[in-house]
Amino acid sequence: MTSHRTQPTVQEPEIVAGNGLLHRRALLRRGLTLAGAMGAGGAGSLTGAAAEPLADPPWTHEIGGIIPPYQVASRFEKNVVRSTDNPRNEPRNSRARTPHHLLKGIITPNGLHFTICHGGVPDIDPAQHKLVIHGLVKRPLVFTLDALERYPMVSRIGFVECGGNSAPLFSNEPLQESVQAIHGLASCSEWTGVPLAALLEEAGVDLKAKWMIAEGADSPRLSRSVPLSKGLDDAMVALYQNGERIQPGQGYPMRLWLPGFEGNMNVKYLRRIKIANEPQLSYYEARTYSQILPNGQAYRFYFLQEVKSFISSPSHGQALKEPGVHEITGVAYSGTGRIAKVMVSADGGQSWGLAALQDPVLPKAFTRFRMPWRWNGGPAVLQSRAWDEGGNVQPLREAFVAQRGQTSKPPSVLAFPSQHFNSITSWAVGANGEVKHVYA
Ligand SMILES: Nc1nc2c(c(=O)[nH]1)N[C@H]1C(S)=C(S)[C@@H](COP(=O)(O)O)O[C@H]1N2
Ligand SMILES: [Mo]
Repeated sequence: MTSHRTQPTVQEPEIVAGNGLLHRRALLRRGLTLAGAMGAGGAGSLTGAAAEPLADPPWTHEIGGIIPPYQVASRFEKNVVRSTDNPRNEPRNSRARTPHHLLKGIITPNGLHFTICHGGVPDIDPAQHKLVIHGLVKRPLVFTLDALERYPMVSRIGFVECGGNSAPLFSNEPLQESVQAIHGLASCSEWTGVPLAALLEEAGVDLKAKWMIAEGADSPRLSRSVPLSKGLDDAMVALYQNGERIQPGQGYPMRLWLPGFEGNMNVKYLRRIKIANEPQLSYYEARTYSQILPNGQAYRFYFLQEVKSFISSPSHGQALKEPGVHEITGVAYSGTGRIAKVMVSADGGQSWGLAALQDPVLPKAFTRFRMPWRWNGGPAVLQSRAWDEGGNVQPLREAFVAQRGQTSKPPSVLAFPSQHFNSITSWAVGANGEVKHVYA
């Protein structure tokens, strides 16, 4: 009689693409030892750990510290910070970038959310701040923060991304910069607030109107024209960020949040919404966000942040300690909706394998992807490419640059006029394990 018993053999993970990409199901397998795991002889292992009793470190002998009323990260995490820049020490362009290489998951901690403030961070007294809705409405309305607090609220997880995020990739030479410098102007939070549609309805908005002009209370009085259809769709007057009141850098005490739309339109310190028939051609519409394309046309009133992904680790500036199995991970997102799939390559785009998408996969939010990879110690070029549920795909570099142009290598990573880069990022792993930014 032949035996049909399954043999209890340890299966080798299935290879799905060139240069060692493994099937994503290997991530679920408990036996798969990733680099750095504790095991006899492996990286970071404690030799003979199993045989000897654990020695007590000092903190095991002492009473711990006092619990602070507002908790902050361990003092050993002091490198997990935003990179800030403020050219010429003027407040008008101050920025802070999210350290993606040090984060896992999809939520950006509040202290690490990227920030762009064109006039510094205002110090707004919430008791004095007001929001006005006027223009083509039946009843102009004024709201205090207290009044808004009494409306039914909604919570939703989603990203904000500056139109200028990833702009260093417009350079014709790959800048030797980190994922934080290149992609740090995108973050993802749970936002809670009042749906703007409810407030517009109460004001009796003229539904034939086409635009709403949103204005902030900071010194630039930043204002942008937003299609009224977005205001009546999923726009939110956000008051809370990851459960607590939004940070001063994010628009305290209230901001306009337009899921999936260009960062600049998400007006912070929101104080005025005017309903109008025409866009107002504000400073940011007339200048910064109207770049000229290679075909001579202006790239104007372009709102959507299109489908994109990047590998957050391993990434430029990091180093793989030894050959073996490593996890490639990053985030994917699209202003159109949910991420449908992410493919990863370890051979510079010659072959691709399907990455695992971590639940939850939410519309217009970061989606975490993971891919197991066996590094053989040789050169590799890691890339990711995302598709969204609208059928859009992240363009390859050659096609993207042909359509959107590129610039000669700029004097600094900060000096880019171009917007809305959503093509591929490539990280090259050298034989020494060091990871560098390249074009492939
Ligand atoms: N009032 C006001 N709103 C603003 C800005 C600003 O400087 N003032 N910066 C804009 C820009 S350029 C971007 S990319 C986003 C950034 O939002 P965040 O700082 O919360 O990440 O806010 C936008 N809204
Ligand atoms: Mo921005």
